[in-house]
Amino acid sequence: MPNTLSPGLSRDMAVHSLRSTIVDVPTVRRHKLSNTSVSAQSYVIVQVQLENGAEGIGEAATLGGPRWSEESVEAIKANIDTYLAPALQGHRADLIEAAGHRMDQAAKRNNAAKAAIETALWDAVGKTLGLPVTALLGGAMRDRVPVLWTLASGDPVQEVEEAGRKLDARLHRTFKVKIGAQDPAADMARMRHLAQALEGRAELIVDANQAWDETTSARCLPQLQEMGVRLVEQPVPAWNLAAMARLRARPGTPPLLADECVFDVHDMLAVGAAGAADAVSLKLVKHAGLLGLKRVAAVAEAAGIGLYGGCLLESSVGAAAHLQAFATLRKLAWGCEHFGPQILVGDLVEEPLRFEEFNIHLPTGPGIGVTLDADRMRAYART
Ligand code: MUC
Ligand code: MG
Repeated sequence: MPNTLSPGLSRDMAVHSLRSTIVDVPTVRRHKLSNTSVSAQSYVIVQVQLENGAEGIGEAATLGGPRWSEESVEAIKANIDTYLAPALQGHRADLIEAAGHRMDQAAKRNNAAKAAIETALWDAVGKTLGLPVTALLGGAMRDRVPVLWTLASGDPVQEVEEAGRKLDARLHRTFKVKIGAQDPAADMARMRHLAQALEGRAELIVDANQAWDETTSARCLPQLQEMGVRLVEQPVPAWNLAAMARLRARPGTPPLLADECVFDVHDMLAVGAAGAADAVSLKLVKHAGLLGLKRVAAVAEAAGIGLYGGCLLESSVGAAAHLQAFATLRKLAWGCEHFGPQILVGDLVEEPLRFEEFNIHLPTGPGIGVTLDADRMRAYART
């Protein structure tokens, strides 16, 4: 086993304890996707304590229980407490690749759970060494990332008003619209309303969350293109890469963004080989951690597929972890969507991430750059 640290520091970096807590944080409004609708965000917060006293934190986000993917907060907590935490007891936190290997041996998939733990390890190591995680991942290429806002109330009048407020505050000027909860004709009418109301002031993308079949997509995609929609995320089910590739080859199809069809590097390779997407949405909950995220990004780059910084409505804990990884990518052509901290009634950290001039800012400071607010944790923890 490599041991480049002084013996004292190596010993001190051993994992002393690992704790998981479910929190439920209300959102400022209902958020409606094709297959679920939420008025609170549920996370599992992981706190790892090293022998040297350093604490690292990480977050596993979910959306509407085990609906967006198969992991729910209840399952995440159970699998962390029963299988993943014991596998890392006494393990050196700085041996992160080896920690991932141990976790893979202890549990199949469970990518959100593994990502939360890996994040906490990165944070603890960064805090021990006094370095931001970006420094441990090769160094930051940028200190901020353009960030969009998601419109998902389903009421176009409210959505135009909400977008207007974000534009006026210079927080967001790209909006992702969640479609697929209603019939396609109603969504096309809603999109036309939004495109006209925001013309010249904002850019639009859409996310169908797998709601359409190939025929519906073939009918609607050219309409979205005509409305000026820049990107269409996961129009068809995750398994149907062949349909994504056929749709992408049709004239009049806007660029396509792969989301639920890419969890690991093998999925990414398959999307590249099929020519099924123009860009991929990178998310810690899918890629099992920052190392996995960078691996998926590398395969995408090799296939000529653009990178988009995805989210699952994380708090500032999860968003900060994503930013550490996003900042180290050479290119992030499509910006990011980490609006999560802004949709919560209260964040989980002492100093929430900064949103300014249409960008989200990489926090400064060691580790992932944020620290938990103990009072907020107590207030939102599930009892
Ligand atoms: C998704 O599918 O992209 C991200 C933003 C949002 O509104 O939903 C999530 C999940
Ligand atoms: Mg999506």
